[in-house]
Amino acid sequence: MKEKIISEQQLKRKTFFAFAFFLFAGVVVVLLWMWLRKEPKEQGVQPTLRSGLLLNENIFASTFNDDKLVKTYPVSEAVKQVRVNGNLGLRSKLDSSNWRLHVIKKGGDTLTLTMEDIKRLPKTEVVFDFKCIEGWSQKTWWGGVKVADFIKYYKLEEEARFNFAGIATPDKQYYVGLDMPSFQHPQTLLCYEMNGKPLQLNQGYPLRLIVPVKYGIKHIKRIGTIYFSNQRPPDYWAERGYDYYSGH
Ligand SMILES: Nc1nc2c(c(=O)[nH]1)N[C@H]1C(S)=C(S)[C@@H](COP(=O)(O)O)O[C@H]1N2
Ligand SMILES: [Mo]
Repeated sequence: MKEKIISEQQLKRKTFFAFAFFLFAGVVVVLLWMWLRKEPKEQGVQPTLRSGLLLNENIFASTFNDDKLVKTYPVSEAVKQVRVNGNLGLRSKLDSSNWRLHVIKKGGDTLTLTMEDIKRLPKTEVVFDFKCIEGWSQKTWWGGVKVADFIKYYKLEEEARFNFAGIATPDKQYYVGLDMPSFQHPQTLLCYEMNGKPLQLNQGYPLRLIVPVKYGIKHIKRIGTIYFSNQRPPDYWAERGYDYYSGH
C-alpha cells in the first residue's frame, strides 16, 4: 500500500474543516430541536414527531402478516405474581349482573351479549411476553375466546371489513382503536381468564382484550362496547402522544 504524505499545513486545514463541519452540524441539530419544541402539539405530540410514528406504522403494517404468531411459552413459564397496571375505566363500580358486551353492528343495531354468550365459544389460551411501553414485560397466561372465532360465530364478517375496531370501557373512561388485522389476529382474545381463573377486577373482569401483537396499552380491561369504523377510533394514549399503532 502506498501511503499518502500530507504537509502539516494540509493537516491543519483538514482539522479545521472537520471541526467546522461538526460545529455546523451541532448548531443545525440544536436549531432543529428548538424549532421542534416550539411546534404546537396536536394530540399530545408535535406533528413532526407524529409523522415519524406514522412512518414506522406504515412500515410495520405493511410487513404485518396474519399468520406470523407472537412467540408463546409453556404455562410453567407464566409468572404467578402478575403485575397490574392502569385502572382508567375501572374506577366506577362494576354492576356485574347487569354487565353486557355491546357490539355495534354495521347498520347501527347492537348485539348485546352476556358472559355466557361469550363462553359458549371454544376457549383458547395463550402464554406470551406481555410488554408495557413503560419498559417492563412479563410472561403471562390468558384464556378466552379468539376474536376471529367470535366474528364467525356472531356473523360479524361485514363489520370485520372495516379498517378499525374501537373498544371502550362501560364508563368510556378508557378506549382504544385497533387496526383490523391486529384485532382479528389468531392470537387476539376476548379474555376472561388469567392463570386458569376468572380475571380479577383489576385485571379487567369480566372481559378484557388480549392482543399479543401490541403493547400493553391496547389490552383494554373491562370491555363495554366494541364498534367498527374506517376512520381511526379515538384512542386514550394516542391522544396523549403515544404511538397509535403500538405494535411490536
Ligand atoms: N381499562 C383499562 N385497560 C387498560 C389500562 C387502563 O388504564 N384501563 N391500562 C393498559 C396498560 S398501559 C397496560 S400495560 C395493561 C396492563 O394490564 P394488567 O393490569 O393486566 O397488567 O392494561 C392496559 N389496559
Ligand atoms: Mo402499559
